[in-house]
Amino acid sequence: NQPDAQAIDLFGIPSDAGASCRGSGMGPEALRVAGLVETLATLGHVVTDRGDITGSDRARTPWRLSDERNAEVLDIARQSSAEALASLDAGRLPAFVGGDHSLSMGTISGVARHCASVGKPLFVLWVDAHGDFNTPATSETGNIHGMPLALLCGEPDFGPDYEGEWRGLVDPRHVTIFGARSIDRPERQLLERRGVDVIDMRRIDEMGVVALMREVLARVEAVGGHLHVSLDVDAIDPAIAPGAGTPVAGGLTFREAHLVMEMIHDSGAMGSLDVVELNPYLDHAGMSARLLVDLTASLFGRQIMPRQVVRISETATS
Ligand code: NNH
Ligand code: MN
Ligand code: MN
Ligand code: MN
Repeated sequence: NQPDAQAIDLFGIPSDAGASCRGSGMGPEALRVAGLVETLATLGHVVTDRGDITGSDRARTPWRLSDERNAEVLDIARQSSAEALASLDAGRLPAFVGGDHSLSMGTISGVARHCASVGKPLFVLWVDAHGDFNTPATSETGNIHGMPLALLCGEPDFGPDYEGEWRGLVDPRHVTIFGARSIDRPERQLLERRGVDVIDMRRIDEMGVVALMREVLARVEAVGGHLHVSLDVDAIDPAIAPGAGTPVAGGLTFREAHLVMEMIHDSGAMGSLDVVELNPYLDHAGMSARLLVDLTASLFGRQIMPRQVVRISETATS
């Protein structure tokens, strides 16, 4: 085993109840077929596939009314939160593969509860074309997958079902959205008001991945923080990742996306992970599934050529 071999708990969350269209519920199976477990094992990690977390109502047809879908989202979130907490408390790294992005309200709430109990500051890196910072009051679509970050960061307006358990566990000033290029107008206002760090595609074009990611990772490293990475397939350019329900042109290139993952790995700060919104129904012959497996491999230490891993703090020049 490599020196940084990790014990990884893999959970599938095969639900598209929070999405705008169906298909991401098939994501976990596609990622397994694309070799996710074997790939991580090849890198020297000990991976346990813990199976799927599902709602009690598994009926998939017809596409149900929104309040039934909301109930499924909450049901799944409760279980995912408990699994994330238990996995981290056991000293393992939980990795959740979706499924639509609403699953992150559960996973991150469990991560936040763990961090609070061990006194580690939590940072969230949300790699996404969108902000996912809508609330039921600002959302133009009503789809919950566009809202999980706002809920986690404590926005009101979510109603009694969402009170307490999920709301307000994350400090918005510890959140970075990376790769954004589709933010709704009221969502933008909210992001600005709460002080979320939004690294949009223009900034990435101008500054490049390396300078921007160094800043993000240095903030985490400076306080020995726990980094939760939430990777939405739609962050990547749809030309190379067509398996996305809400594609937006002008996304991360193949190498930009890998470089983000490679730098996260080298920081040693990642303690938990979501890989979400892969829609195999819309994918072209598995290309997005394979890309996500390869990006995950970069996150867990795959290198093109062996190289010395240098921590950000060691490269910082005055
Ligand atoms: N902002 C839109 C909404 O609230 C789109 C969100 N869709 C996503 N997010 N796929 O990653 O519905
Ligand atoms: Mn998303
Ligand atoms: Mn998105
Ligand atoms: Mn998405």
